[in-house]
Amino acid sequence: MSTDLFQQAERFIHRCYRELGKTEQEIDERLAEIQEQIDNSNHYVHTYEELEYGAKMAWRQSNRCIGRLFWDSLYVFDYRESSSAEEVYEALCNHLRYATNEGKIRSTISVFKPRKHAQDPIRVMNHQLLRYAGYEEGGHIMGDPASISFTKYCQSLGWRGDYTSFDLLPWVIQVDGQDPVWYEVPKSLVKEVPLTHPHYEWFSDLQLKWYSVPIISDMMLEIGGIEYVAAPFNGWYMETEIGARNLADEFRYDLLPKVATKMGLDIRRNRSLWKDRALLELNAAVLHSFKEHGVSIVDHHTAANQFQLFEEKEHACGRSITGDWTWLIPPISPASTHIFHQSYDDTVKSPNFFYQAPPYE
Ligand code: HEM
Ligand code: NRG
Repeated sequence: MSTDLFQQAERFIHRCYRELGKTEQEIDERLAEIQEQIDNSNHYVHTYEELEYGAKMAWRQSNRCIGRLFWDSLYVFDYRESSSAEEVYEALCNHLRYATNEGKIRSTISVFKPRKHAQDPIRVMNHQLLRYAGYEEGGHIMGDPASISFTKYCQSLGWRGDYTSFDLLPWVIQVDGQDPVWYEVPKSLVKEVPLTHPHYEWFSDLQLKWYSVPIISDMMLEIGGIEYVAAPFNGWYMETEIGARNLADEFRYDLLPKVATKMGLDIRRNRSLWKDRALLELNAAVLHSFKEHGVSIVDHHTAANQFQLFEEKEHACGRSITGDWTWLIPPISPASTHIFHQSYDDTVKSPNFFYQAPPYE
């Protein structure tokens, strides 16, 4: 167990320190220190520099992410000293404020205490720090169906939503496996974008909106064998995530029939391509609205070009890139990007981000 941890630490420190241009002597000294910590406690503590660079490497090696060109500009908050639910709440507020930056989104990660001796000191139960509630009653669904089970869980803790289609879920924080505590997300920190269309005036009648910043909060960040079970991170959106999936999937907001009908298309015939036409206009509305409100977003063609540059840069540095083709291709017009026409090695490298079971359910 402890030798295994040391081996993982060793692999990480070698790669990390070499990339950072450190000497073999620095590597040897640091490894001796880590060996001693592991001998004494079955655990070791990263320096801030290791944490920062390890998080950047984890992003760089996230096979499903098309946004990786910017891996080196990730901002890393070290919240390993936060111990109470209140302190974690304050840290999350700070992350949200810093990352949103009034619309000029900054790629950010907040790292809390890691798992130690198989105990999780901090867990954030939310899938994302900003997400809309979903309610199901008597066969009728309101809000985001993807949130139904987590919404029920929040209600079981005493939270009550307003029953609109866009109720922001509270943050649910668990400390040391104790009873979780929930906090309403401060409205003043949340920037949302009402959706309008560059040509269709009726689009605003749909009364749609989305939040500005996707902050994944349920994945585990693993660096050198240390498991950061609470490490929420964000970049900015690619428009298809909202326009082609969240608002369009039949098992999400399912808005294609409504949009197509407003466009005057014949939704009884597949041959009218009403789904494709509605998808395109939904995506155009998302890009247009985010731009109008000064919120960072990238279209899928630009994102694919940036990813191509990432591939070239990694190659130039002598590193091989890994990727998951099925996730990297955008959900609209995939064959119009270079990604579609090549293949990727889906080997999972460390450091990386991993799914983990939610502590509820
Ligand atoms: C997945 C774009 C930043 C890590 C994705 C996906 C997109 C994307 C489109 C696929 C999501 C889906 O289909 O649900 C971007 C863009 C960014 C960005 C445009 C702008 C800077 C980041 C950052 C990190 C990150 C900062 C971590 C530090 C990941 C991971 C996944 C992912 C781990 C896989 C998520 C999963 O398996 O559910 N990204 N990303 N990305 N991204 Fe990024
Ligand atoms: N598709 C999800 C978000 C997944 C991560 N996407 C990013 N990540 N852009 C959604 O909410 O639509 N990021 O860190 O920027």
